[in-house]
Amino acid sequence: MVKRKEYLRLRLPTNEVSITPGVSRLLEKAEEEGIETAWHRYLLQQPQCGFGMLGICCRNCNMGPCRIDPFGYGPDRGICGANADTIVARNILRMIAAGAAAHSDHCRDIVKVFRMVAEGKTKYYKITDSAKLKWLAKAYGIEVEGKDDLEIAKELVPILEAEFGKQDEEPLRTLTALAPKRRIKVWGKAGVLPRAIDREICECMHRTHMGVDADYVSLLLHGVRTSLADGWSGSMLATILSDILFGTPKPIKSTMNLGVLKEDMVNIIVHGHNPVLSMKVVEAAMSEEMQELAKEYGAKGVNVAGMCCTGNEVLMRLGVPIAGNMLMQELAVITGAVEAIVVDYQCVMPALVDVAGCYHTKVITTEPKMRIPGAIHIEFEPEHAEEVAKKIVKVAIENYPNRSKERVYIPKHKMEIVAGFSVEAILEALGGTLEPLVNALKDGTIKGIAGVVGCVNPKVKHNYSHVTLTKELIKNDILVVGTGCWAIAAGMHGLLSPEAAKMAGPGLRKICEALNIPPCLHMGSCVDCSRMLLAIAALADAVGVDMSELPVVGSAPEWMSEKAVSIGTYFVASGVFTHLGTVPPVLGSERVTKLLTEDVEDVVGGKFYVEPDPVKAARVMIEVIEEKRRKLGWPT
Ligand code: SF4
Ligand code: MSK
Repeated sequence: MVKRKEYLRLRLPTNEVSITPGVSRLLEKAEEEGIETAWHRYLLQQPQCGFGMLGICCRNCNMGPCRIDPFGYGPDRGICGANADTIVARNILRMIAAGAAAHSDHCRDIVKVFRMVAEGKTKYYKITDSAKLKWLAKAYGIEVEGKDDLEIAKELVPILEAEFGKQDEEPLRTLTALAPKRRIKVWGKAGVLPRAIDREICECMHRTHMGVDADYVSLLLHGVRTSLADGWSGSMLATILSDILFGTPKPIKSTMNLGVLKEDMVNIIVHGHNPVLSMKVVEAAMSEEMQELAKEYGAKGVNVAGMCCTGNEVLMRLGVPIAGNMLMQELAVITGAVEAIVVDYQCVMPALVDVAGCYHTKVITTEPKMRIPGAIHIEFEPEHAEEVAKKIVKVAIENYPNRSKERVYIPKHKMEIVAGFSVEAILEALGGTLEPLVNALKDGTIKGIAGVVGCVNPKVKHNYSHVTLTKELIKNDILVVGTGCWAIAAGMHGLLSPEAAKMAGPGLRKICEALNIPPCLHMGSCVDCSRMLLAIAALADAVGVDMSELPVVGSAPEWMSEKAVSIGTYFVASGVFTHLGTVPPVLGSERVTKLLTEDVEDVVGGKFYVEPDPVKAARVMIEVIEEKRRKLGWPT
């Protein structure tokens, strides 16, 4: 047992924790300066609780906490009688509920801004993509002819709001409007069509309360239903409405890794997930007024860099460079060159405040639902978006003179990337129709498509599985599309540039070179996994098959968040064979494990597959693709 005061004497094998250039040197700097990071805290947590890892502890009521003895010598059920199957399934259901809630509440915040635009109550946001607004309205059956954008937006608002809280038994309108008919039939037959986002999440909490649902099958099927409410409505609308308000992404060049920070400029990092504030912070920072103010404080100007998915949002639409993915948030502060890290919500470590306290960096929280003790809180209000954004940028600029120049170390590493591959952008690159992609798939020029997503996790070597798995897939002519922290890992390792086509197999390389696109397409942030659903749906319709029949696979090689559990589940529920590279807490129940990795396939056409080794995982994913191709009668 390591005593806390002795803890900082623990040394990480800094060269082994990550494959990403710059990380190990910053970890050494952290240790030299007596600063702890997530990797150090991970060491301190060893050995992690075996009951927790197996998913067999329950504290859903105060007769507990209870745990099941996995070796069969101790209790095989909790005080109420819940067995391992029930406890594991309930715990997973709560993870799905939390993940779906995070995505969908993010969506609710965007709907709020959309309503303000529709009602003319804000001058800071507007309808930017009118065509997408009309497309969405038509999908819901709204007549758009002869109406202006605001009229259409006003008609959309009640439909969007009803997605969260309607009380009837009808399936969600976004799902029925946008999912392929064949898929809706599959979900109808399985009894998992979601009715309202908040309702399904609420029902997860009800079912998992002490003494309610004890049937692991019924619990997990409700998990499927809740994840579908996330993927095909909550996340999907967050993406679509962001596109309508801020523009649908198009291919855009930028750079990634810590080298995007600037030694002679005020550095602001935007971190979290929701673009409504970060877009305004970037605009404010780029204004002449703020650039001039920065000069008055001795800097050459203001530089904004992204972190995690807020980073992906502002990258896709404004070309803002990205400093790193989730585990790199503390490292960015450890450079000593960050004046402010501005956060909205999700994947923001509370420890940021402790690390920032060792430097001059200000951590600025902005959301009423996300406060961190010790951070400066400047509350974001969409009705005062510009003032709030300017206030935040000013705090950063005024902090520049407090930087200790002798403590600054910014790794030089950064990579050129191309991001911004929305479904529309992919279609445009293909000449406006899916036909070339369908033909390339049919004749085997491209063998299949893999959606690779998700987080980073100190349990595994940072970015190793993301990069290794991706390289294996493209080498085998599998086009990789992805989001979230995967996209940042791929970018930092050169996989998001058209030159990466050289690493692809001959077929994929030929297509990428002809279209001048990378073999790995950056599709956005975590909520933008919904873009992948729409792409697969369009492809399935173009081929004339169900989504589950396509040579398409998914993977979350280094996942950690509850949102990833929801995403993985809606991928599986949408018919996709989905690999997980870190082990989910289900092994305490053989039945639950079997259901998720085998039996669920008979119900929805997809299933989970768990394999920590990315090379082995890629091999199995390729075999699944080959098998699907054989069934379609396509050459392997
Ligand atoms: Fe224990 Fe049952 Fe209460 Fe869970 S719900 S803590 S298993 S008594
Ligand atoms: S930020 S959910 S660590 S992808 Fe979307 Fe990255 Fe995972 Fe957060």
